[in-house]
Amino acid sequence: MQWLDGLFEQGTRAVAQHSARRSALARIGRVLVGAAVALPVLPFDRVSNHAQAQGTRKAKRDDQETCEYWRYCAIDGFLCSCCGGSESTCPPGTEASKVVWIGTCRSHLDGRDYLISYADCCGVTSCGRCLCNNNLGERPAYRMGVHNDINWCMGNKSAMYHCTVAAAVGIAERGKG
Ligand code: ABN
Repeated sequence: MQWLDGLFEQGTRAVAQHSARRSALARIGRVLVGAAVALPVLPFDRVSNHAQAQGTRKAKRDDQETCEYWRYCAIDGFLCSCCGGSESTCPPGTEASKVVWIGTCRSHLDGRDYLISYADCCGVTSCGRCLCNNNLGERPAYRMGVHNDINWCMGNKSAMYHCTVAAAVGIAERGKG
């Protein structure tokens, strides 16, 4: 009688395999197993990606031609370092604005906060390169001295704005009182 049991079993299995839901599930199962074999699940090296991103960020903090350069934390304008000047000197043919505004940026080199004097370079039309709009610690326009969206060339003979420089002028110490 065992042969009869076997025959029934085979028949039942064949019917089950050809009924729509079962065969679809079986097919999906086969695809998943096939994919797992064909595409080996390798471990991802997220640590080196992270280290690389951190390295890039750190390099930018040292690069005077990127908005991430540490002294540019509150700069709003075209970087003079992309316009023939440097991070703290105006390009030839322009003159520094008579009025400046002051920000405070933390240096990643020693962890200290520095007073940064932002001056506009005036007398030539806009440079148009390396536009940055960083606003750390900026205040609304009614406090002009700490607002950075102002053409500081207004106080010069020529009010034409060219670019902006950032010079470290002191260390910002916290009051002891
Ligand atoms: N201080 C940079 C700047 C110049 C002109 C207009 C807006 C901001």
